[in-house]
Amino acid sequence: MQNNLTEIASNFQIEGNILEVAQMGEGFINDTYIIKTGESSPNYILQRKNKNIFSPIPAMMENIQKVCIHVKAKVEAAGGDPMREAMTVIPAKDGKLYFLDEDDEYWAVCLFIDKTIAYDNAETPELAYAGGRGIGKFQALVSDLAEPLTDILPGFHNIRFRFKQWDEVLAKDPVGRKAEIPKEISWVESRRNEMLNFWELVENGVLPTRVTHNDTKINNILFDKKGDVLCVIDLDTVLNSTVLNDFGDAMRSYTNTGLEDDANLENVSMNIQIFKAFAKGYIEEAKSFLIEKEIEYLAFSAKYITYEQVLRFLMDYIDGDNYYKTKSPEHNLVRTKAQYKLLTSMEEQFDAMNSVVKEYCK
Ligand code: GN1
Ligand code: MG
Repeated sequence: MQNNLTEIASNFQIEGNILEVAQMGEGFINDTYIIKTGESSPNYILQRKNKNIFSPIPAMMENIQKVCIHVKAKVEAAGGDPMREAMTVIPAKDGKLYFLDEDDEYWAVCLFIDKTIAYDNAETPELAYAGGRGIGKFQALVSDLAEPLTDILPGFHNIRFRFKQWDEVLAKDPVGRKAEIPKEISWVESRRNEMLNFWELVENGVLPTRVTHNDTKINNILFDKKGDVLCVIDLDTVLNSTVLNDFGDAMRSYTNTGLEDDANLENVSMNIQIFKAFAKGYIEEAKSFLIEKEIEYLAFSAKYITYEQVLRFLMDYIDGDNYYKTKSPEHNLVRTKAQYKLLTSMEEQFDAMNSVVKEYCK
């Protein structure tokens, strides 16, 4: 594998000698490696992009490149460092933004930004505040990116599309798991209309469509050593959608007092202090472009995306675990229960969440 990885890496426009290609992180979708080169040259991130999920990969790489170039230009104009405050896609030697290997797998490389810290948990309100500013700033930077992006993930945060998949998977019940989980299925069904009513506002344009990141977990942000946000990474899912997806998904990960797949549900709840800190940072940066209706639904979006994740994990469990990488046969069910606990905690604190948004939007 090592030889093979080095060979794959050598197809890209990399400076210096490739000393080692080592596994990195535990993404659920792509395989990620770090390419280490000598001291005088930078390191790089190599990824095997999951072609079963992102399709087509060349269009996804074009999307990423459009966003990177746009952000770099604005960072530069503002006197920042475009090589550290924006991602840099490294093309293959033939100039393409990806390399297709002999097994028809797609690989892509970007520059590794050193001297940064990534967190898996928003440990303090200060960190959540910085993260909120980071996402708000990212959205502001791309708010004038007029070129449309290709929809390489049709229906990604579209709950009407998710219900279509859900209904099909339930009707098929391909591995016979449905009968074990009537309670969990009712969690999804009982909120179907509430979620569809929200999505209708996006469909009929009451909530505008903008350029959004769509995977705003805290570990997709690089912080500098002082704790300030440097750069938003993992741009695989940049799409045209509602900014509320980004706020909601961030809240799903930042505010959780437990793990996304915590087996001990007592650990899981929504931390309102973290919500408050993230919302403050986000609103400071995003206030300039958010409209009234978006503000009205900010708190709701946290419930929406957490609910969607309950549905997606449970749907994958019923489907026989085809989408997310799993560590045990029950993993998707464990994830479902933990995300549902988080959702109910948000439901209990919904009034407080709305008051926080109101306070910062005054
Ligand atoms: C996936 O691979 P990763 O961890 O960046 C997923 C997100 C989910 C997340 C759950 C393209 O993201 O939507 O929220 O897992 N990405 C895709 O942790 O499906
Ligand atoms: Mg991702």
